[in-house]
Amino acid sequence: MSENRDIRAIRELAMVVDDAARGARAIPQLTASNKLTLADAYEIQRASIALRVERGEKRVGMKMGFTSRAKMVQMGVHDMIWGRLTEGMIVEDGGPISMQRYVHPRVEPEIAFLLKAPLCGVVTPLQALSAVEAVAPAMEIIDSRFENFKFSHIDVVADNSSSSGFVTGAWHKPDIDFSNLGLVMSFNGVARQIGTTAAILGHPLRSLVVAARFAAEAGEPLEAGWIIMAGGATAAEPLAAGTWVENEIQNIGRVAFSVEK
Ligand code: OOG
Ligand code: MG
Repeated sequence: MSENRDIRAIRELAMVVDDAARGARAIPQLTASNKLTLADAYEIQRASIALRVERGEKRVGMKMGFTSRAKMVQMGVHDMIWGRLTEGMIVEDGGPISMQRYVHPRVEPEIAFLLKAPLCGVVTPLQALSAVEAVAPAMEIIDSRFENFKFSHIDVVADNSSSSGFVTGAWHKPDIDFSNLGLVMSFNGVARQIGTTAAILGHPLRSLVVAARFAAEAGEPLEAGWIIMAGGATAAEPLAAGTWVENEIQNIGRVAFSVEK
C-alpha cells in the first residue's frame, strides 16, 4: 500500500480501529490481512483520530510508548512509538472508570508534562525543560483493540498505540530533579509495580525530547497547553472492577482512580 498510497484503504482501516475502540470489541491484527508499512500505520492512526475530532473531541496531547525496557520486554516491541491524546480519554483524578468501555484494559504508572510553550523538532533536554509548565504523577489506561492484547509494532501504532485513557494528579513546578524518583503503583493499597522515573529512557525528559522530534516528523508540533505522557515506567497491570488504583511518585504526589463494572 505504501507506493501510491491508497487513501481510501487507510480510511477504511481507520474506521475499523475506531469502531473497535468505540464498541470495546477485539479485532484481529490489521497486518493479518493487509500489507502495511509503519508509515501507513501512522496514517491510519492520524485518520482514526480525525474521526474523533469530527465527532467533536479536541486533541489534548501526545503519549509516548515503549520508552522503558520493562514495557518493551512485556510487549515484545523494541521501538519507541507514540499516539494522540484526545479529550475523551481524560479520566478525572480520583474518579471512576467503567470496565464496559474497554476490551481488556491495563494500567501503567507514568509521569506527565504540561507544556507552556510549543516544542518541535530536534531540541536539547534543556530546551525541552524550558517548555514545561509542570509535571504530575500520572497513569495511562491502555486497551489494545487487538485480540489477546497481542500486536506487532505496525498494528499497535495503527491502534493509536493502545491509548484509551489517562489520568494526571496535581501539577508540580518542574523545579525539582525528577530524573530518578521512586514510584509505587498499588491496587487497593497493595503494591503491584514498583519502579523509578529513571526507567523512562534514563530520564523522563528524554521522552519529551523524542516526542518533539516525532511531532515534527508528523507535521504536528507539540502545543502550549498539551499534556505529554512520558511512557510506562514499569510493566502494565490488568484492571478489574472493584479496584482502587493509585500511583505515588516520590516528591511529586499521587494520582488515583477507581474501576467499576
Ligand atoms: C502499547 C503502548 C505502550 C507505554 O507507555 O509504553 C505504552 C501497549 O503496551 O499496549 O503506552
Ligand atoms: Mg503508556
